[in-house]
Amino acid sequence: MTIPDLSSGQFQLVSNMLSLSIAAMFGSFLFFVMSRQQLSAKYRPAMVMSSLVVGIAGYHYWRIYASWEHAYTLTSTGTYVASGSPFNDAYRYVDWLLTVPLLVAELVAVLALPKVTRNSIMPRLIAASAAMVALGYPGEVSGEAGVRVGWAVASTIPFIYILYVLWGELSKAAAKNDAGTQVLLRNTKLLLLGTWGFYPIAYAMPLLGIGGAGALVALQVGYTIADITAKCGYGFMICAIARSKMAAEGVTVDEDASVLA
Ligand SMILES: *C/C=C(C)/C=C/C=C(C)/C=C/C1=C(C)CCCC1(C)C
Repeated sequence: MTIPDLSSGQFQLVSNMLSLSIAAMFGSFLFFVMSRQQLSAKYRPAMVMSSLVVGIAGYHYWRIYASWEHAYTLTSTGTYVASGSPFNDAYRYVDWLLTVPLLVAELVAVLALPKVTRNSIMPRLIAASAAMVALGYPGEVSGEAGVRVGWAVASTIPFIYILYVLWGELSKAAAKNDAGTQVLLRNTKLLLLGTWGFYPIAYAMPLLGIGGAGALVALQVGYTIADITAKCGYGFMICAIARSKMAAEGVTVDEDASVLA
């Protein structure tokens, strides 16, 4: 990957967004760990997975932040130039390889689907998640527009498949739930489409002819916003669905006893 010169504002914008993401991931991690105790046993696995997602992503953002700081040096004119040390974009893709299947599993867990359905869709969704991320990577690290587009098209096939399956399961689940939960499930569909749909848009930034520096900044800021909403925001949504379903089921958790549970 080429490392274009950046103005101080551009460099700081990316640094600040990466730092915000570290804070959001670790803050959400604590919240999800503590919320788990407020949920009935059936919904706890979903919160454990939410915690794993933001914990893994928080660690990777820590690494990305360090890599970003090392990739640049400040010159006496106030411009940031390549230091010679590479900026490692692979952290994002390794992160997605782990967190995308967990996000899918999180949703499947909170929907509490029948075991047969779960066993039939999970392997397919995990395979599709891995394919989507693996096919996107060669395009991400290529400087050639044609190569970038080619891998994006390949990656979009499993991407659409995942969204299609999850959309279908969310719609089916909505039909079986009370009105309050239905609203949450509908919002989750929109959140899924809006946040996951943001990744290919950020990926396309270098193709828009906005210049090396602008494209790099837009891509990093875009992925960071998408990650915060798709991991933290989504986790909060999953927690809200679990609570709404518990309320509809008339289940409560004894708050004192649950601390040790
Ligand atoms: C927490 C991380 C998440 C939810 C990552 C999601 C990533 C995607 C939906 C990426 C999709 C891509 C395409 C559909 C085509 C271009 C290449 C990708 C990998 C950016």
